[in-house]
Amino acid sequence: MTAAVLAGVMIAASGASAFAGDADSQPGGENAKPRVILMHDPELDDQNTLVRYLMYSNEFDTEGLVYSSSGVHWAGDGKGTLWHVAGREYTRFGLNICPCTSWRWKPGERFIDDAVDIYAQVYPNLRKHAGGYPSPKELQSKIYTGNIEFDGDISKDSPGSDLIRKSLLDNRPGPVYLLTGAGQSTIARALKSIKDEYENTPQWAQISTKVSQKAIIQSFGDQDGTYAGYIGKNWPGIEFRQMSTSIWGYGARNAVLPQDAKYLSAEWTKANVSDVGPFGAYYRVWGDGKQMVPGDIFDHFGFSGLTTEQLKAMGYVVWTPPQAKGSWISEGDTSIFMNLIDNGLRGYVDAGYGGWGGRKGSDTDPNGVPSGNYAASRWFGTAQQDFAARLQWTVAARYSEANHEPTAKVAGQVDRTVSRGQTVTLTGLTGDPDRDQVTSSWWQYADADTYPGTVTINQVPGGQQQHVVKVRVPDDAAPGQTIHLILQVTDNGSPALTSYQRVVLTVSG
Ligand SMILES: [Ca+2]
Ligand SMILES: [Ca+2]
Ligand SMILES: [Ca+2]
Repeated sequence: MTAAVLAGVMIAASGASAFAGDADSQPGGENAKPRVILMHDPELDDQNTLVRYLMYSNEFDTEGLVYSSSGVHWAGDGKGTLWHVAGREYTRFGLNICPCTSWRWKPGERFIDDAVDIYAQVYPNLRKHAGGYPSPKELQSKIYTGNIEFDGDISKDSPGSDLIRKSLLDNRPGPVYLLTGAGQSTIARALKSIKDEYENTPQWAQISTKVSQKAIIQSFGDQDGTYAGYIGKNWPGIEFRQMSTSIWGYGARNAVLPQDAKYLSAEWTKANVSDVGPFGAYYRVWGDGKQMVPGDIFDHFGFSGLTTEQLKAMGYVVWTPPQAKGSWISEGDTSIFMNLIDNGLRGYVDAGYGGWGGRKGSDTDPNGVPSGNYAASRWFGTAQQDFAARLQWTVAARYSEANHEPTAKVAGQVDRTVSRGQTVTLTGLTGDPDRDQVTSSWWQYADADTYPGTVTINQVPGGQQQHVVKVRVPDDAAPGQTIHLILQVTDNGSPALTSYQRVVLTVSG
């Protein structure tokens, strides 16, 4: 490793994109960081997702944190107007509750404001550990209210929909990532306003093309039907990435790998999350005594020591079996932003690439079985370790008091055009800003690449802090097929942290 490279490695400790390669390999395209508008409803797991997001906010150009509605949370208009959508939870579980004036939404709800207020408390520590964290004032200025009044209502503009409309129409380069862990009504309303204004004007062809290319929706499902009902029909050119996964949600216990079950336990969660500073205290866990909306019959998570039957006798709809006090509940919507993190996996490039947020498609699990869960569960343990480290950043006033991600870089281009029969040398550059020991590996992400076979990765002696391999492009690789190779580097800090660099070889014609 040369002195210049070593310097780059050290710089990377304080600036997330200081050593991040060429611009088009970054999630923000021509922008330094991805432009992001984040939408959440007041579900306890959105609150948890928001905690995690804010700890990675140094890697995003956050344009909006938007209160949003969904089929399970809407605020009402404050005028007593009744609302009801067929098939929702208030008509299931033997219930027949609505039409209602609001649903599972506390008057004056401010969970996003609360999370940003906590961010302000830990910001002085966070910024010691990485560059690029936005100031609390800046984040506070990015909080908007979207189309929250009614489930799936796109009948009028809101501050949130105005924000999305302006971001999609402005002259800054995209993509603009519309990340929603709620419904899509705020996005749908923004798009409808654009269409209503321009559809019958000479600019329409240009504007509809621009918006369709600029917006990327990453959503956990279609939580209010506005994708099916409006966006997909009227804006078919907008890329919609379905980010729903079992791994991060209420069903995580049924989906994680056996060795990762500890990350859902009360013991691990208490030591690594709940006891760690104000964000840890804010993070929702089983039996924490909290409730998002007082009296919400679907939110029994704050109780501890009660059986399902006891909770039912109290009037609760028990839709997730009670767990030990202090253990993981859910972070269901976390997958919407995880592939945008600058961890080297470049999961943002294409929905099929995969990363900590999962992947469109199935991965072959350790038993050789194709599994949609495995595409996300394979990363869960390392992502949780990284979360634990970032929480430590919030309480560590000095850089030396916490661990930081190791460096995983590759000399030369990360996207290469190759020929059949060619031998490609890949020089991995490894290091660690804490001067931790690192271990590294090169592996083929065969599920994510389009070449159907496996390649042989041969180790080659390299210099210090180098991991060099040679890969011969197989003779049966067809033109256009890709081979994904991942350099993976793990440090021996506490908690142990992992970084990656993905190299994509594309076979030439
Ligand atoms: Ca949600
Ligand atoms: Ca380290
Ligand atoms: Ca493959």
